[in-house]
Amino acid sequence: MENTVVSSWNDFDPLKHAIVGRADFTCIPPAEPATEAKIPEDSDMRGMWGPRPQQTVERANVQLNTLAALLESRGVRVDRPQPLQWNQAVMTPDFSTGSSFGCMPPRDVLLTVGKEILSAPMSFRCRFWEYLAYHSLMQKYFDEDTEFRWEQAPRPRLADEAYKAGYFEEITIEERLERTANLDFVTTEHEPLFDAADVLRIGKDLFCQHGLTTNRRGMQWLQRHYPAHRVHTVNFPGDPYPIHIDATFVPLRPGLVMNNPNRKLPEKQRKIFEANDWEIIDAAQPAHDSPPPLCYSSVWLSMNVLILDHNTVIVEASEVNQIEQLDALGFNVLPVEFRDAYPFGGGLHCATGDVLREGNCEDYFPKQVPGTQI
Ligand code: DAV
Repeated sequence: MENTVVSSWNDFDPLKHAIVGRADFTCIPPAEPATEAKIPEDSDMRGMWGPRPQQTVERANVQLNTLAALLESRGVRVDRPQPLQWNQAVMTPDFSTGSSFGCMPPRDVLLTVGKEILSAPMSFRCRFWEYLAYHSLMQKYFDEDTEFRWEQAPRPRLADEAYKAGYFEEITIEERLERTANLDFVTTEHEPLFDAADVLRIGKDLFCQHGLTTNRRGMQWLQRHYPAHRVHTVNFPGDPYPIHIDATFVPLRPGLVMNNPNRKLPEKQRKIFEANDWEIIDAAQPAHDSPPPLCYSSVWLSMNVLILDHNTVIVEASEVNQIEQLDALGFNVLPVEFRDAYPFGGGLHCATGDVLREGNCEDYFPKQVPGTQI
């Protein structure tokens, strides 16, 4: 096999090499300051924790393997992480929690920007060690690509100061929406925090969702770490649980992005897209009324698609409305069944990580709008 080359600047240029997650040993983590805010009050997961039922793990792995095989059949090289025994307790000088989470969603942890793959701090305590599942892949890329930059953001302490105490008192959805609109999230600004899946890469510009998992200091850290990039802060007031940008704001190809119609990008933040002739369209309605059992994510995983190139996209097979919309936009849509994998950490975009896409670091937003950059 050819030596690895690491490079990716966006989510839409031709995909050549990707990581596809695994469901093995995935746990439902015990409640902790950062996760309680995410689990909706009426969720079947409240109060539950421990390894997920083996049958569901096997079903998820079948779908993850099918996705990997589909990618390979399209000429995309695929690597897989090495799962750890995620049911081990996590203990540091600052905190302890009953278990880790898993390694189904590499997108949450690994941020690929050009020739660099950066492990994000992660703001959940249960995700502190998750990057270890990718360690041997990073070592391999390091050995095979002499220009690969193997990076790690500052490890967070995640002590009590990192979270707002009492953030989870039972409150209504309306109150949650008010908090989102006021940029009042569970994390404090005690230390830089971000998850990789809050960062949307569009060439020279990085759009970061300010939400439950990413704070302003995290974005400041990213701006200093990527001085040649422009880091913009975005937020989506209609989302009661704003975690990760990839079921909310999803670029499809240069000049076109789809936005969750329930989580609209605010007027002021749309200006940079308008000024550069980017079109923002509403994503199609999800085909399902509710997520599958024991799932953290919303029904909007419908728009969590994986783009293979400017004309080809993988979409969950039952998401008929999303398929129809992308088809009408001229995409060749490849359907793949994936709902059994959703509870393990998200959709098709979540479950993958970029190693190599063709293309360079383009400037898609030459007309900058004052006030959006962090
Ligand atoms: O809509 O629940 C899911 C994103 C998972 N990485 C949502 C966001």
